[in-house]
Amino acid sequence: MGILNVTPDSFSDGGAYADPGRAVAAAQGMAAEGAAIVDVGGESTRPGAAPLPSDLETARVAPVLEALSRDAAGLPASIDTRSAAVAQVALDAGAVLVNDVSAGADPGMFPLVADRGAGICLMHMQGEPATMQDDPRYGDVVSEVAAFLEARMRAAVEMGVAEHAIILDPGIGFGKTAEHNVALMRGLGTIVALGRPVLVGVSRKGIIGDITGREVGDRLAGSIGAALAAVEAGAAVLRVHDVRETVDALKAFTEMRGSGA
Ligand code: HH2
Repeated sequence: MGILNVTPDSFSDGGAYADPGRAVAAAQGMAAEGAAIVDVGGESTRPGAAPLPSDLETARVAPVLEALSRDAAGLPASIDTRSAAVAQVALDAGAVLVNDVSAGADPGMFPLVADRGAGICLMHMQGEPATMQDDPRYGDVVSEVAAFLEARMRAAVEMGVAEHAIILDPGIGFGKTAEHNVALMRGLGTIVALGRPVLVGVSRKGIIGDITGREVGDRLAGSIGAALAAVEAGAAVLRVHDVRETVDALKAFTEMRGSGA
């Protein structure tokens, strides 16, 4: 999953793709490099980010999604949003998956996804982006995150979402300390055991900076190391900024390891 932020303020690529033409070119590039899906986001959820009114978010993402469905040569798009109103416009504009970092907190989200037969990624977050990194606490982070995801999956299915349309995500960096993030990566098997494909988004994140001591623009190697660890632990989808490098690393990893991962 290639990341395409149409935000002025995302933590690593803010402002790069606000223009639909540039966004389409970037998505075409990602498709050529081996991305299976492009994740379009209009609201940054980086630590400290304030929520965005949904009309502003829609105004950012709709022209890009429309341009992608016209011109991006069949690369499916997902919409990274917590808002059912934004998701509705995005699905109308051709998106096939809703990437919801709040796991369906908007009461309109599950009915919409069910009605449209779309896919949905349910992610765990403790708190809200504005304050989630202030003092995150867990008893046992792995079992708490797994229990949350299982409960949200059950809630989605009860509202008509097809179980086979659900992806689960532990939400690396969303209300978690460095220790919590590492515990979740090491304990990913507990989330994989819930029986749905698991998405991991660790690309360029703070945890990579914590481990390597590198600034955000210099975290490619660390991000790839973490991505491979996620695949080894059973992740099925990697949400990344650097598609070409990640795909190459995966090709070499799977070929040399001989697992067909
Ligand atoms: N991380 C971000 C955004 N959306 N979605 C999922 N499913 N999993 C993630 O880990 C995840 C996500 C990070 O936030 P943002 O500030 O939007 O930055 P970027 O999109 O550049 O990663």
